[in-house]
Amino acid sequence: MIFEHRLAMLSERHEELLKRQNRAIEGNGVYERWRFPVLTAEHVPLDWRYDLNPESNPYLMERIGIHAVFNAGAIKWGDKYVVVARVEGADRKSFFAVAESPNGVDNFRFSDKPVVMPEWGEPATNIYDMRLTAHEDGWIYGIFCVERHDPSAPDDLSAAVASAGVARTRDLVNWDRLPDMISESHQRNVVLHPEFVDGKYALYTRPQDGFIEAGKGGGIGWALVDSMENVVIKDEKIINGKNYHTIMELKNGEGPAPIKTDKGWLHLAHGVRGCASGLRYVLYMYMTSLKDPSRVIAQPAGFFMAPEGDEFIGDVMNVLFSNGWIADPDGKVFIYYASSDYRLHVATSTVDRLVDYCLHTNPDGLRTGASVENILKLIELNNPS
Ligand code: BGC
Ligand code: BMA
Repeated sequence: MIFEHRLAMLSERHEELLKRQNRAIEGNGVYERWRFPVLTAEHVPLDWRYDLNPESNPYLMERIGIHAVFNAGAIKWGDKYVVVARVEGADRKSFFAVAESPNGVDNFRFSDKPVVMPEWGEPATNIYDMRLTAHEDGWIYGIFCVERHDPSAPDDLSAAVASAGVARTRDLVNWDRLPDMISESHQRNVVLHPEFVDGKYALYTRPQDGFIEAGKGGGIGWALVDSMENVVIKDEKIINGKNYHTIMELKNGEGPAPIKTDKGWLHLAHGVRGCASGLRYVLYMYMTSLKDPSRVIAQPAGFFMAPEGDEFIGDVMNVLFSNGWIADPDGKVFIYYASSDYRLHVATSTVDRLVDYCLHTNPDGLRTGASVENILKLIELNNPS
């Protein structure tokens, strides 16, 4: 009885959630947030979580707890909007799972099974935050963070080493794992540029001295490598650094692979600062030159998006993070961003609007006086005498 009753209730609720229509919320003109998250733990298929046999699970209890679905890579696949989400279990382990939607804003459904990522070297303790790049070499690359306990600190249980894992696929189902990148620094937030640059693969990197602390490292780096089959990161140059009293005082990192426009490459990234409540993660944008994608040509001051309302609340509060977006041929852009390491949302805009935002928003003046001057200029323009 309990079993049948619960199964009917769970299935009905799940189906309702998956089919729920989303709606755009008019905002600041730069982008629209959408009312409902596009993926949450509740979206994960019931047969990944429940033993559906009344004999072995008479109370129909959840046997495998799934806690959150967030930080997703994204790609247009035929006419479908596909994300490779970070799914995190109650056991804190995360893994990747593919979900697709017919319209990019709702009706996301996970595939039958999570991604089985082949191991490389010492099996990873955790993997997360995949950036997808459809490279002009014909492969789709997934670069993600691989976390292992730091072997040099056996007594410190939170000491970890972050490196960049590399895999490639042609169908988003079967992944070939390539060797992890070799770097002197901890590397998270490594992203592959979609085109060859001077005949080489170009990587956005994020060198850090420690797992959490940037130390002398930090900033978004740029490195060229000959092959993706054995990446050794040398000669990184920082193309987008940190600054005192900005949204990226502590650290920053590239989001998804940049979008090519006729005015330059559009970049979405995250900036982090410390405050009394911990680390605050917000999203910001910048543009680089078509001729030299490592040269920043525009960067609006401050954040592009920061947590709002319910987005503040989750596993790691005060965090927006994005590692996936999709630009449609008609110029529409779907930004997949996660809030507080808990759920995945979408915001929509267009290439034209995002370029306009980047090119016509004041850069950071780095001091309060400069901010007030900008407001005074605007008031003057709005009130010609
Ligand atoms: C977590 C990540 C986090 C990182 C740094 C990892 O253990 O899984 O979500 O970004 O630590 O705080
Ligand atoms: C990190 C990221 C994300 C996460 C964020 C906030 O450094 O790599 O996985 O969203 O911290 O916890």
